[in-house]
Amino acid sequence: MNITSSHIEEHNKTVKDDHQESLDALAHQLNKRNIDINELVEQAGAFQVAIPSWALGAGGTRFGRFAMGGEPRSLEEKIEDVGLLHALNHSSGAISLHIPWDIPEDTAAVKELADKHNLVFDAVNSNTFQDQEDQEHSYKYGSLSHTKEEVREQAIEHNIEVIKYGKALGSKALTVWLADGSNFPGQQNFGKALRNTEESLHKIYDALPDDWQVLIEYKPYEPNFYSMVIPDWGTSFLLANKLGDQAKTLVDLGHHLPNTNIEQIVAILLMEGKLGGFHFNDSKYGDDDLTAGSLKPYQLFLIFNELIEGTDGPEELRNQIAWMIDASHNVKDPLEDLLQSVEAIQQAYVKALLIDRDKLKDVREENDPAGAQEVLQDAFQTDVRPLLTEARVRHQAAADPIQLYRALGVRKQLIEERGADSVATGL
Ligand code: AOS
Ligand code: ZN
Ligand code: ZN
Ligand code: ZN
Repeated sequence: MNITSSHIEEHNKTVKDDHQESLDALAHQLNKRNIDINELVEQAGAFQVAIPSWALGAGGTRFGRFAMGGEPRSLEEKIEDVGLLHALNHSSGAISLHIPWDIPEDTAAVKELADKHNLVFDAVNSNTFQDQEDQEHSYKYGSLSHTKEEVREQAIEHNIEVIKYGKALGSKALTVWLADGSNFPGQQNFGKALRNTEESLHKIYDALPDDWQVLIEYKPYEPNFYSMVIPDWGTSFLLANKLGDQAKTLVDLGHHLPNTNIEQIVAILLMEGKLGGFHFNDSKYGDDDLTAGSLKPYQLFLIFNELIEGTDGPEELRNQIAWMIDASHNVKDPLEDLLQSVEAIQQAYVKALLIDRDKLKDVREENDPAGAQEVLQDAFQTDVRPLLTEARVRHQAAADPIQLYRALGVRKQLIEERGADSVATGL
């Protein structure tokens, strides 16, 4: 399956007039607010979000899994899928791999394939939350935090091996998410488990290339339900500070207890130079891993508001953080879902760029909360979709990615190529 430039051109022609009309209306509206639409189109077009290799198939739950059909059966097919997304939206130019689910057999060939699709490799993820077939020690009771040194050593070795794969592919970061924790009171010595984790992470940190970062993910519960060794941003931040400049915190939006003020966490981490990256998704209850912006688009916008507030400009912001999605799909076509996630993230980004910063500063100085809400709402309520469409069109991508995806019958073709019951590796 290939999306060609003539597919794109044909499609873009069919929506051209409608699109131009909406774009002109938006440009006019923004002009009155002294905002140059072309500037924003450029920023939007430069924004890239990495696709997680594990979100390209159907996820399922512990109650069952329903095959999607045409799921990628290998790393190569996963790269091809992300290539399809990027061809459609020009904003998914990176892939985040999970080792051992995505072990590249021939790194040079894998890199070449990614190049062909204009993709780069974002952070590589290690996996010490499952036991692999050939593994000597079990992670049932933890990995980097384990009471037994030999288990910790094995987990450290694995992380160092992941760095090696990442290095060969041109990746610049390692993401560590630990399932370590306990299910029952008394089961674990909290202090010892954290100290062990710190020491293990130190050994991994020492193996990091100079231009790499290690991103430490936190999560309040699941799979452990009484305690997690790295339950919150404070613990991740503590570890990142102890490790050094190359260690940072990764914020997965689904890894907070209900109603946590995530945007405030983001602001503080950013201020301290410790915000390393995101796993974007949305949730109603827990780590639901639903489409970004599907439930709380305002929260996403407020996060981007803090991001822009705390950096020196859109370009610095884009370069200093790892932008990744972490999602799982039970009922949607994963590729459609990912297109929707990327679009929602871009919408939040562009809307946050629309915020009248000077005005916001003034109303804050005057302690005018109603005025502050007006400023935020002016930006948030603006329909920026024509602007994102324009960014895609200018980069020879599809005006309406999902519409074209459906019109071309991509999923049907993938099923023909790969089968109706192909299973993607990953969660
Ligand atoms: C798990 O809840 C985390 O979000 C991790 O990022 C994990 O590595 C990823 O979801 C793949 O399972
Ligand atoms: Zn995550
Ligand atoms: Zn998660
Ligand atoms: Zn999640």
